Parts: sequence; C-alpha cells; structure tokens
Amino acid sequence: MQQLLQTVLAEYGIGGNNVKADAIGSGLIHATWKITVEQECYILQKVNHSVFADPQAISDNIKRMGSYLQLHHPQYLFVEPIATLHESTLVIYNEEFYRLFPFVKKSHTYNVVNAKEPAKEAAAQFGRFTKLLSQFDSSQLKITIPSFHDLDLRYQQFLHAVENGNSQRIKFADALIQKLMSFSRITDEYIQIKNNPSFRLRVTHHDTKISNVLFNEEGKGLCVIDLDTVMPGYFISDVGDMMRTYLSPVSEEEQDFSKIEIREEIYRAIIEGYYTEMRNELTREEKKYFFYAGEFMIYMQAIRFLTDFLNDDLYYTAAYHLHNYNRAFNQTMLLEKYMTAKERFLQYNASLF
Ligand code: GN1
Ligand code: MG
Repeated sequence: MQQLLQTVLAEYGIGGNNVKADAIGSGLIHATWKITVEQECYILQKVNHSVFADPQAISDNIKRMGSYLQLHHPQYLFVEPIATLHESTLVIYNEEFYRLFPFVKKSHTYNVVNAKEPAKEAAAQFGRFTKLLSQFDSSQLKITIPSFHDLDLRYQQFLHAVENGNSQRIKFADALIQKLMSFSRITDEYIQIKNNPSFRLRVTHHDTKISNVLFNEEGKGLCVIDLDTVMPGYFISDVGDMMRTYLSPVSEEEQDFSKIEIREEIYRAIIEGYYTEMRNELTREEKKYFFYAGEFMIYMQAIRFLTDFLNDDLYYTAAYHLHNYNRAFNQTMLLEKYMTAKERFLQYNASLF
C-alpha cells in the first residue's frame, strides 16, 4: 500500500512520509480510502475497470457536467476529481486506475437512514441534481455502463443464467427463481414505460443510496457524489433506488430477514424531498409512477443479485458462498413487504399530486 500511495500521490505533487490511508465506504464495486497528509484530506479510489470498461468516459462526463454547472449554477458544490501534474484525472498503477478527490471539509455521509430528515434531504439533493442539469444536453454524456437500468435486459440476463448458470446453484435457488419469475409483470410494465412518450430521459444519478450524499454539520444536504453512473435515464431509477435503500432500517446485507421493514414516514420523506425539486420537471403521467419506482428498483436488484449467484459471483464481491443468494433473498422479502403497502402508499400519492 505504501508504495502504491507514494507513486500515485506523487502524480499529484503530493508527497511525504506522513501519508495515512484508511479504507472507507461500503460500495461493492470500487475500493475507497480516506487519505490524510498532514492537515489535508483526500479521497482515493481504485476504479473497478471490469465493471467500468472505460474509466476515461466517467472523467469526461464529470468534466462536461462540471463546466456546465460552473457556468449556469456556480453556487452548486460539484465535487470533481483532482487533476494530476500532467492534467489527467486518472493515474494508472499496476494496470489499475486510480483517481483522487478533495475531501469536502466539515462534510459527512450516512450509511443508513435512521430518521426522515436525512431521507428527505437526500431525495431533495438527487432531485436538485437532475433539475440543475435539465437544460444540459444529456446526449453529451458517455454511456459508462450500457443498458445499466434496462430491466428488460436484466430480466433476459436472469433467464439466461437460469438456463446456463451453475446447475447446483440453480437447483438450490429454485424456489427463489420461481418467485422472481412470478413477478415478471414488473418487467412488462417497464417495457411499457420505455415505449411511453410521456416518460423523459434526464440526467440521472442511478445510484442514490444515502452514502452518496454529502451532509453538512447541521444535517443539511450539500451535494451528491459518486457520479460514475450518471447517464440519461428515467426518474424511477433514482426515486426507486431511494425506496430500495432507505425504506427498510436494514440493508441488502442483512441476513436476519425478519428485520426487513417498510417505514411509511420514510416513503413520504423521499417523495416530499424529491418533489420539492422536481415538481415542475415531471410530467403528469410520470407522477403516477412513484410507487412503481420502488417495485422497479427492488425487483431489478433482486434479479441482479440472483443472476450473479447463478453465474458464480462474477460481478458483485461475495465474501461467502451464499452471499449473493442471501442478498437476492433479502431484496425479494423487501419487495414483498413493499407490495403489501401498495394501497396506503397510493393513497398518499393521490393526496399529493
Ligand atoms: C453497486 O458499488 P456500489 O455500492 O456503488 C452497483 C449498484 C447496486 C449496488 C448494490 C456500477 O453499487 O447498481 O445497486 O451495488 N453499481 C454498479 O449494492 O453496478
Ligand atoms: Mg456507486
């Protein structure tokens, strides 16, 4: 680590023997460290380039959005990677890609949602991000992961894994496979959305977990971070991933499935927060899909985890044999509990829109 740190940081003109690196973050894709060099702090990341085939495309997207925001919304805190002495935002070391971000002083993140205020703040931040970029030409964005939230394709990949994956695992997971197949109308509904001209493609974050929002010391949202998957997309991706990751007090990692719960006050907070920013952006038709957004994202994540389990854990880091199976099971439980709240939640939506 020390050799890596010295070599990579030297590219930025940062040196010295007093460099401290602490692994942080709970992401499944990249490795992240908080770097402390005397009084200064940075965030160092190793980019997973089997997931992101073209790390430069991410840097290009961030640069484009950064220039636009600098010009049109200069007050917005937009956290961009630091350039090296050679004006690059990526450093290659041992065939791995690294990038460095400033650590925003007096900011912090949350790993779990344990009250409605942070949920509302986060939802407002994701809404604000899309709104501030509403006049930015989103076709300028490079596609960093093709068909990332295309549930139609994800469902096909799931069916393919059920046919061609590890046969022992397919047998083991049979009941869960059947259950997820029985919910395939969620995919059908997505196909209708794709063909519905009232649905707009906007600048979409695509990874709206609470740890991707920076908060200030008073608990107010400052900005969103982790811009790797910012691409043109539908609002149901961002709202749905908040439902998926904020509604339950326990995460996709929880193995005691009885702890999975749907908290109505958090559902309201997500919609209220997002709506304060996006009220005038969303079409009437889109506003009918707030509840569906949760079904869409929870279902897609259950399918992605199970597909990966059947494919011998090629994509998500798995710490033990049944890890991705348990994650898929967890998300399926979450989906079922979410569905039982449908009537109440639709009533709430009707009162708002
Ligand atoms: C991945 O690594 P992380 O936590 O930022 C994944 C998301 C999933 C999430 C599930 C590029 O995100 O789509 O929702 O895991 N990101 C990618 O924890 O696949
Ligand atoms: Mg991410």
